[in-house]
Amino acid sequence: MRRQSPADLQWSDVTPKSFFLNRRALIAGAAGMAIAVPAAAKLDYVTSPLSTDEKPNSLEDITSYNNFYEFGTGKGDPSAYAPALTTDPWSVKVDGLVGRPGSYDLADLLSGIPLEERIYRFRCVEAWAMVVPWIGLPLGKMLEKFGVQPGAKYVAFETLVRPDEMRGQKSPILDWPYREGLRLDEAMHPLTILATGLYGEDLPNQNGAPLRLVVPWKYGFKSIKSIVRITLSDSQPETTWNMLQPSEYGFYANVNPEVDHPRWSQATERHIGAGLFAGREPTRMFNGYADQVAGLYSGQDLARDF
Ligand SMILES: Nc1nc2c(c(=O)[nH]1)N[C@H]1C(S)=C(S)[C@@H](COP(=O)(O)O)O[C@H]1N2
Ligand SMILES: [Mo]
Repeated sequence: MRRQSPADLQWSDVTPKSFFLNRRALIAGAAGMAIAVPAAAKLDYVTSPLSTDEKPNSLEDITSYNNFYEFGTGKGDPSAYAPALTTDPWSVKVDGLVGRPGSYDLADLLSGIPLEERIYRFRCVEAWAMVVPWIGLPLGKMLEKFGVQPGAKYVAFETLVRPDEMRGQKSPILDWPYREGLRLDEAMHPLTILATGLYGEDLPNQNGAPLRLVVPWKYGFKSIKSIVRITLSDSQPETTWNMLQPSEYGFYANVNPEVDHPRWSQATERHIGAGLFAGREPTRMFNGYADQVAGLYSGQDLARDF
């Protein structure tokens, strides 16, 4: 299998379109003054060193096979029904153990964080695996804006509740709002990002517009979409899947081939886009990010803290 190197990526693949267009205008202007910008240098500059070198899945795969129960339980429901969601304006309520609680406009929250610091290409896995070229920013960077108080040990997140636009919320399939949480050290890890886009565009609604979490070493359900509330707390928050089925879904949900889901093995995963007959590949410890994150769990029994 051919591996794609960062140099194969187009600038437009990893950059929000508006920024791309401005940048082109800028380069055109600069060319008039005979200043050349080497293409490779630009890419090194924008692609996070934490990115995988695996080939990203197609935009089609990423946007047509989704889980987003607010729009229904079928994999095709989010792409069919999420376009109904209004994502602008969008505000995020920040509360709990923070120095600056309040209701923040998303645009204000993102201002001051340069776009060129926001490019990540992560492998994400949940029985199936995809590689997504995200645009995002470290969650820790955002939390620092709020002023995390010394007593804070966990971060909790909630998704929007708006049944008029989220047709799945008209039935009690889950206890709305969708909730997730991380331990503070997990939240502050540089691999944990808040994504605002993918493939150089704003996030498609079905992928969690306008703001969703991405925690690449954990199973997909931790990566909560369309976030409207972030709460810092001193105790472990309740999380949607754990509340629903605690024997099957733990708080940590670290990708781990050695700890099976009670109803299925998690030793292998199916790669979306690899073709119907491609078979399965071995699941990697912490989804391949063990070097970076195993230290967060030293001394913890991962079979008990699953
Ligand atoms: N609010 C909300 N967030 C959610 C979900 C959901 O149903 N509602 N599903 C989760 C699950 S189970 C998965 S696998 C991922 C899927 O993300 P993707 O559709 O971008 O691949 O989103 C997670 N975030
Ligand atoms: Mo999932």
